[in-house]
Amino acid sequence: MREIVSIQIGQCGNKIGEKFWEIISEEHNINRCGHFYGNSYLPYQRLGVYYETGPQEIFVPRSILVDLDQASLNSVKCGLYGRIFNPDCFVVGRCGAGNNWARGHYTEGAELIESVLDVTRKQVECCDCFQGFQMSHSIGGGTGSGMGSLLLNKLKEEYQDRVVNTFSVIPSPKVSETVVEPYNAILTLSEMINDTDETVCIDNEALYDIFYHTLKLCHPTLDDLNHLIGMTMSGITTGFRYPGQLNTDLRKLMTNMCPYPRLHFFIPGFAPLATRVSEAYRKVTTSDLVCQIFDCRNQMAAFDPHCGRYLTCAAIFRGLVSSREIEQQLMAIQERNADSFANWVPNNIKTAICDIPPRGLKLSATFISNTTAIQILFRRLLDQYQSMFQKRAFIHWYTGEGMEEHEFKSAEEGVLGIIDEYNCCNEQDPTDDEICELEDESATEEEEECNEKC
Ligand SMILES: Nc1nc2c(ncn2[C@@H]2O[C@H](COP(=O)(O)OP(=O)(O)O)[C@@H](O)[C@H]2O)c(=O)[nH]1
Ligand SMILES: [Mg+2]
Repeated sequence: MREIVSIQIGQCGNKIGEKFWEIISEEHNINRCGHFYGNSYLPYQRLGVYYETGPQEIFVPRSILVDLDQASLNSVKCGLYGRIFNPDCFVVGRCGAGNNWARGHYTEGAELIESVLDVTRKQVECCDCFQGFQMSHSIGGGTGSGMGSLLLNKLKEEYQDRVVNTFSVIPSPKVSETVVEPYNAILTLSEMINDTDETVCIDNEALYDIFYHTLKLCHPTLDDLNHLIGMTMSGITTGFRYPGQLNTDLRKLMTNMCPYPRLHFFIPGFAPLATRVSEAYRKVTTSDLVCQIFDCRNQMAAFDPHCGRYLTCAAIFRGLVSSREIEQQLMAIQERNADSFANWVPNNIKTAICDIPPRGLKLSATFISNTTAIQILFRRLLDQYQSMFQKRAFIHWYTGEGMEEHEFKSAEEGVLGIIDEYNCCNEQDPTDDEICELEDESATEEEEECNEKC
């Protein structure tokens, strides 16, 4: 079995991690005490990827839960599946990070990092064939961002040949707690360019819009957002958890999705999204799913993907769907929107089908894309960051924790660099027709030159 070690860090990281474990435990017939129930083999077959087998056949999430204050960990412990986690895997600090990246990275977080690494080493040692890490965190606060990126540094150092995957929640002023979130986000992003192998960017701004506009919920709660995030994480990890062919582990996902190692930031999408009222009136079909996953209203980044090009995509369909219908429709979408796909990557879309639908749905589809449009998301954060940094606003909170001003500058340069790299990939290769035209033009120029000489 190729095992994954999950790490959830900070308030948001623990909330979405908790949802993920709740959803996959229900899917895999694991009850709240960790016992497997029922007699179907498929949910049981690959339990070892995410669960450790404890005494008396109980299944324990291979998860480390970290926070600099007690609150979020206490809430996980008191939650539906709170008892399923190993108490030794909770690592808690003395006082929070106060939404300050520097407190997570240099002071409070740095004090706790060795304890986290100790627990991590123990978890990895128990694996037969450890494949890599899956971290869930937000990049707008202090713990998940500052301490999260410190931990990513350490993991990269100690487990160089293993894959590091993150589910990273991107801040939005629409769901924000503090004004300094863009600082925390850019500081973390710049570290993740080198320290993660695949990062799924979950943009709170887009999630809020999904609930407000598509699902017609005027005041979505964080719990609403987290449920959708949990469903999406479950969708993306389907290939790891059930037998199948495509993207069956973290490394295969990386190989398929990343044309260059630094360009590893993905945008997820989920279907079906429908209001509870409309759900009752209309049956979801395979073709609805295909249309929805390419609809920008279903994607969890607040930008129109048509503003860039898809380099690579992966779609996971779940339930009894027709593979022929899916292939035909995807082909049609690619033909109709040829310019939205990088033409130098053949077969940009990879699809997988898993017969088992998520709980509560008959059919579903999860989508992840590596698109050059992601630079719009990075730009949005950078604009908010620069407008404060030009005036050196709020910097004293960071320098007070030992941070140097030049670190802000180099983080900004790092993110500008990745924007540039995505921009370069936006260029299409000339098509055969264009090459012919170019050759014709140069031929006539040559002829003219020759005529002149004559
Ligand atoms: N989607 C989602 N976002 C959250 C949640 N909790 C906090 N956030 C966002 O995460 C950022 C704050 O990070 P938080 O996780 O509270 O800080 P930390 O505990 O210091 O890592 C802000 O942008 C919040 O909007 C949550 O439960 N769900
Ligand atoms: Mg918070």
